[in-house]
Amino acid sequence: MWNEPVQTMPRARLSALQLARLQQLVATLYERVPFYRDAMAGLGVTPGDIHTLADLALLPFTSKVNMREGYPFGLFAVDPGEIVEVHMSSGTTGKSVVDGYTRRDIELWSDVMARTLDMGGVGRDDVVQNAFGYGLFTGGFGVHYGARALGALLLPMSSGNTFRQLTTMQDFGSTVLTCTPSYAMFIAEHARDQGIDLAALNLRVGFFGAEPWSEGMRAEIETKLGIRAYDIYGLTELIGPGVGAECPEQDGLHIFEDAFYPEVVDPVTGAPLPDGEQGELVLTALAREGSPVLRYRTHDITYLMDGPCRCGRTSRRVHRLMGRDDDMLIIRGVNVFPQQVEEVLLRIQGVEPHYRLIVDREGSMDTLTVEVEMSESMFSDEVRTLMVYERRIESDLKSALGIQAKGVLVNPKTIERSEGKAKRILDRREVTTHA
Ligand code: DLL
Repeated sequence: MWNEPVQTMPRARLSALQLARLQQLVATLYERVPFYRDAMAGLGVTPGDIHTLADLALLPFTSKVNMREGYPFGLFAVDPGEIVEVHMSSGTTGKSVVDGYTRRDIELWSDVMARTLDMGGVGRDDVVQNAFGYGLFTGGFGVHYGARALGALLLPMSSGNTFRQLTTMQDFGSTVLTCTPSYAMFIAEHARDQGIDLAALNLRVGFFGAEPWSEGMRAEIETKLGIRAYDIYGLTELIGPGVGAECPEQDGLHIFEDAFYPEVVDPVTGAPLPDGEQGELVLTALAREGSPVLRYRTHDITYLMDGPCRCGRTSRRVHRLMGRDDDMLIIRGVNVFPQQVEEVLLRIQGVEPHYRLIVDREGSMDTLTVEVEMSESMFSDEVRTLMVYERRIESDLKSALGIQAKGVLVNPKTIERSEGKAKRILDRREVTTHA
């Protein structure tokens, strides 16, 4: 196991390490980052008040807005000269969030990403085809550093150019694929169109993340690519990928807790929730130097899992992420995450794993239309047969999720494919009704 002493550290020692790191972090932020000092002063706490890990609850949260207000260097905790690399979120909904890494931060990133890839047994003999985007996005470089630490042969493909992904995979005998789950499906579809049987190639394992995906999607990817598919999690604000990952048990994601402290809180009140209760994941970067962050509100919905994992790692796990609370749809009073719809659709034989959710508003009601691609073979079916499928989609959504949605089969290859994070929701409600 990569970095086994840390990954199997007895809980008591791990907690002591976390507390020491937390105290150090709070002192550093108080001293060096005016935003945090002001936020702590606003709550009447000082570094001297942190005596136990439970005292974390005394400390202020950090939001995306706070991080944007600090753009570009405002939340750095070291002199700019110590920053050796920067990554940023895409900034599609506002100013980008900047993550500045010191040399030691890059070492930490390499280590947690080596732990991630080691979950699937990646080592010197592997050929890692890294199809996460390179650039300011953290996916490409995160995997890059992890694979390098493990001594694997790394193919820095970046995302896109799917034809070349396939020829490279064949020519170099790639054993590992890393990309978003939606891009993995796109690659699989392209392979099928080219008459390439991916399951007959050397691929044996894949690491997928950066967007929510369901167990059904995992099964699709595992079958079509002939691999084991692992879920990996992270976010720019904390480090990028490398915050947590599934082990071979595939039963929740281990949070690399010596470096990232997880809490799950009530999204409305911010009160910490006990293990097993679903809420918003809040993360504290215990071991970062450049841009450490305190109690970051991720908006990702999950719960902390109870008890030790059979794999021997002692870190706590979170359940596969449900999605972001800002992506949760409320359809006639019923809350639903896109990933739950995906799970239902993928159980229906004959429809393709390409779908889109369209939200409209009729009067004061939100309505949902679920568009799913039919398979090539269904394309020639009679209208009546297609209607049977559409009614089946509707009744399955109703019985599994309690939502009333309209099912619509669309022609093959009409829903946009994604090389990165898929955009599955089309929200046509008027902007003014959000206010
Ligand atoms: O997506 C980092 C990453 C790269 C993770 C490669 C995994 C693999 P951001 O672009 O800042 O960073 O987006 C972070 O993506 O808050 C989640 O909402 C979502 N997300 C990331 N991984 C998962 C996952 C990267 N495994 C945001 N399951 C996070 C569900 C995920 N959602």
